[in-house]
Amino acid sequence: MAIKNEYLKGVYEGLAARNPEQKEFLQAVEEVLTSLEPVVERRPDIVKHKIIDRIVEPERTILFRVCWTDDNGVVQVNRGYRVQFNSAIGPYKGGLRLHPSVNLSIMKFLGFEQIFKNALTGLPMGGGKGGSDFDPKGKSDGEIMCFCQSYMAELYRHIGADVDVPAGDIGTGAREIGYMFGMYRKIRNEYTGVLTGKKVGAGGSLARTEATGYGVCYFTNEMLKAAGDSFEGKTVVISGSGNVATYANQKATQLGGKVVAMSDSSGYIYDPNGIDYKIIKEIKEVKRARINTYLDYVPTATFTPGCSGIWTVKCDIALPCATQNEINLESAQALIANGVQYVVEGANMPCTLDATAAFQAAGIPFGPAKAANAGGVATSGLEMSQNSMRYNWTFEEVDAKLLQIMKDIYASAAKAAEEAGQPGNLVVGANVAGFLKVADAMIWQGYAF
Ligand code: NDP
Ligand code: 2IT
Repeated sequence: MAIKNEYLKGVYEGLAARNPEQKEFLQAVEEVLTSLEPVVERRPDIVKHKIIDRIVEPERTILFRVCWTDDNGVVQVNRGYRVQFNSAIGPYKGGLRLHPSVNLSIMKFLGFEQIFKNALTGLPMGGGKGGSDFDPKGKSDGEIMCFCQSYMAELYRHIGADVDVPAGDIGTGAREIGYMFGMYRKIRNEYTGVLTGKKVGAGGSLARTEATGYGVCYFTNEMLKAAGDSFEGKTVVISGSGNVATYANQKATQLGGKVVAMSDSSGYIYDPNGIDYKIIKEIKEVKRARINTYLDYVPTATFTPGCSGIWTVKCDIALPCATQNEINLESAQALIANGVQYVVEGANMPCTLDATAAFQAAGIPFGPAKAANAGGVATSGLEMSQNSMRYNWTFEEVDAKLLQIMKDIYASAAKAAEEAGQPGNLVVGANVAGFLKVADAMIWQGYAF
């Protein structure tokens, strides 16, 4: 374990003893606490107010049964979650993940990271996450609606525009948010910004769909500029082919990069001529098909089964945009051996701790998820602002605000890294900058939580 400071180590060990099975959550906490060593050493008030002991414990964890019936009339039972982790700087905010792998550890790691990510955006949003072990793959629209309505029939009592504002994540896109919003409106009889990622024209924000992927590339662009470099002529590999990956492809291509590989959980496609994001959008958003059908559009491309193979494709910029721990040490070593120049996390915690350490040891600029993928939730925050104003900004207006937010996040992470005596270490910088905002708000509010 990398944590050396006695106070931080004690908190971590207590947490690990209380939650021995929560591997992903402990991983996320270990990374943050390791970054906070210089902060705790210069801020005794953080220790005095037990900020670390408090911040690793969710304010509230909601776990519930979700019953629905499938198209054959058979009753199905899933687990629903909402982890309301920290509301020191604003209402809980964070997505809903629908994936069979969802468990309390994954919900807590995502909710924990969301606290610092949301603080980094500069907008008043606390951290939360939710979802279910429901598997949307292969389900009919009717089954998806039935599940979403049942999920909301419980969740509605815990959320609200000023309380907790969920949004999309893996398996939850515009369709699911629509079914959930419809149910909330029916139960509450109110039209409020209780969810983000709503349909444009029905309370949604322009550019929210694109925001996470665009934001990842805006952040990458800041890293490139800091190194006197640009996207121009760079080969890019993007894992995943969902919401984040698709629009990361679009923006990386617009900025002059060439995206040669993308994937889903079945394998990856390789197209040396560059993958057109519009084909991916058609396959994934419209047809909800598998990535290998790309070959029907581009017969010269290749498909290789298996998830991790994508990291053996030679590239200058790697953007993991699928899921947690998709780059382990072995994949990191393959990327490094192939001369990767920048690694930026689009997914949440896609790199294991030893993979991140390997990139850093090799001197490869590394953009951590909390900072690099914050554009999605930042634009959710802008959707909330528009809902409160009863007004809509244009695509260009939202996109310009997103760009500025990503530049500001880069600048504050770079500055905090320098102040921590680790210039260029954006992992430390993002953790410290996000943490300090929340810690100061917690100290200000006393021990209510
Ligand atoms: P989507 O559901 O739209 O897409 C997820 C993609 O990742 C799919 O291609 C999926 O493949 C692949 N994937 C999911 N789980 C696995 C797995 N266990 N192994 C391999 N591939 C997998 O989700 P998003 O694009 O919204 O989310 C991707 C990542 O970005 C997640 O980590 C999410 O938390 C994060 N994120 C999302 C934001 C957003 O605004 N949507 C904001 C910030 C971060 P398949 O279809 O085969 O399952
Ligand atoms: O991980 C994330 O930041 C998201 N899934 C987006 C959350 C949001 O509230 O828009």
